[in-house]
Amino acid sequence: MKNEKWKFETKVIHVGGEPDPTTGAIMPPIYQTSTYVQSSPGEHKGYEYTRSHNPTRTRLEECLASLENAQHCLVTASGLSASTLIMHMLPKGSRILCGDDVYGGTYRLFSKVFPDIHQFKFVETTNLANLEKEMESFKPALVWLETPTNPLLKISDIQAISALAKKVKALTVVDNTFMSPFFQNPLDLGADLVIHSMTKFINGHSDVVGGALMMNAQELRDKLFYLQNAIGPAQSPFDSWLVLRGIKTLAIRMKAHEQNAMKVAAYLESHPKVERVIYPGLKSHPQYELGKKQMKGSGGMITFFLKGGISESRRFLENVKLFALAESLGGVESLVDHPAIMTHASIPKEVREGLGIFDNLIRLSVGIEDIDDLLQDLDIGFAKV
Ligand code: P1T
Repeated sequence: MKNEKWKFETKVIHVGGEPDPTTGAIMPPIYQTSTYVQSSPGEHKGYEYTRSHNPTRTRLEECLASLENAQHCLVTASGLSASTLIMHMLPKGSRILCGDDVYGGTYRLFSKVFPDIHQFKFVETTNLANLEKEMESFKPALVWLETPTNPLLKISDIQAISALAKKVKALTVVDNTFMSPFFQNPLDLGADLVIHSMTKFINGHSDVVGGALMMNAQELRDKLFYLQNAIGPAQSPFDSWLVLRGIKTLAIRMKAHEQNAMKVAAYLESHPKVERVIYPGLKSHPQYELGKKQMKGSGGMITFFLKGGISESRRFLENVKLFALAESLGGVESLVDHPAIMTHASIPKEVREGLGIFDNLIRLSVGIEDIDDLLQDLDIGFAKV
């Protein structure tokens, strides 16, 4: 059951969510199997072994492809394993031009795991003229964008950058984790590949680690599928099923995250103990207009700088309670993170501080709890600073 005209809110529930044809069960079964019986060697029903294919995972891939307006989707065991597959797809010695502000684990993967295989250059991607020069001199095979970035929420122009990359025959990859397919669809803007950490908003319940790759080109899909099967980072059927369950509420969750985040951002912006707030929905955001153009909303992530340093940050982080101090983001519950010590610790201090990730920078993943309770929790944290 799939209707090309369905809106997001319908697709997210019904594509891949068809009743089980055998029993009529309204919820898809978890095909908790590693292998599949063949009637004669090589004769089977399209499924041979769960590392390669699994019907529960197939349903999730169908759903995600439709949400990103993609022809194809591959679901992987984690966001980073999806990134790893892209790196293995490139010929040895490829050049990758990567945004300078990316998730710490992505930075570590590129700068510590792959530097003997490929060449990486980390550059500022919000300045198009500068980026065009970098593309012409570095001649990348691939341009890697996170937008908005983690944790500084910088917004890069996907349409313009994809067009520049095409001119130098480079692929454009967009990590769309922070916006989810509900608020941003990079393939529609010219990107070649979209990657998600499904661990975050897509699953939304902080109980699964997973990744996804979406693309239109059959050739890209075939290369990445080959590598996924050959290397092995497939998601388990149970985890795919949990994501199928969590994703059904993605649209209403994203609206609720945004509604709360907008109020939290406004609260922070007027707070005397806050130096600066970064949120795509605030007019003070440096790429506010671009965000309005390429995103359908502002999301649930906020970054702010406390007045003070590490001791003020620690006091705030130890005293908020509803905002749980934990890595990750995108769940229904609010989380708070200290990137310099937690999620971005693998980035050398001088690089981190060069970007502006100081000890007074705090990242919020605003959940969908009652806004008054969230603001009260922040009040308690600030009172102890
Ligand atoms: O954790 P994993 O599912 O492997 O996804 C990695 C990843 C990729 N891209 C972005 C933008 C991410 O934020 C992440 C993971 N991020 C965190 C765990 C975090 O707290 O920022």
